[in-house]
Amino acid sequence: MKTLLSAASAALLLSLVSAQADMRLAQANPHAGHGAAAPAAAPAADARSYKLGSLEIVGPWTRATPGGATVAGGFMRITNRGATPDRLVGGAFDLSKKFEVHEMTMDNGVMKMRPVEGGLEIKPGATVELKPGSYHVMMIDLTSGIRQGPPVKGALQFEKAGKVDIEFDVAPVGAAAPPAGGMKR
Ligand SMILES: [Cu+2]
Repeated sequence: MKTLLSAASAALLLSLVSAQADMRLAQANPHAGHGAAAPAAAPAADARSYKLGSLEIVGPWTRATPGGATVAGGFMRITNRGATPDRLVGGAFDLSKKFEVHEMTMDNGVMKMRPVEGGLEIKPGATVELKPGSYHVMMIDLTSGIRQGPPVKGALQFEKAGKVDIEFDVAPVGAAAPPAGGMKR
């Protein structure tokens, strides 16, 4: 019993420590905390999906934020089943004042992120994956922390197809993959 208890408190301590480290990173650099390279995370087979014209958006998700965090990343998969390119140019998130489309670049061996100029192109027939360490949407100036629980409402804005309302499933703090069992709409 004693062993079980200490294992449990060690795990708790570990998660607290990593949450705090995450928070310090986020404060030192508003873009840190979700930049680490992570294995590709395919949305769950039962992830929610949305159609907008010939675009299909599958499995939008984000992460719960540690206390004090002011930014969060959002991830999903977007497929263009049409014959003309479109671009993801922006969007909205219920818990943030700003919403940007970001890419990661290597700059002298350092991973950095920046807004995608002109929007993220989705070519005809192509699927673009927004995932940790790669393209993502960035929710900036969070008005409250993101908590695990019900999905958070948001929207995506495309250059040609227009706007679509979506919901982001919420994974645990620091998760590299979407939460399991996202519900179908
Ligand atoms: Cu970013």
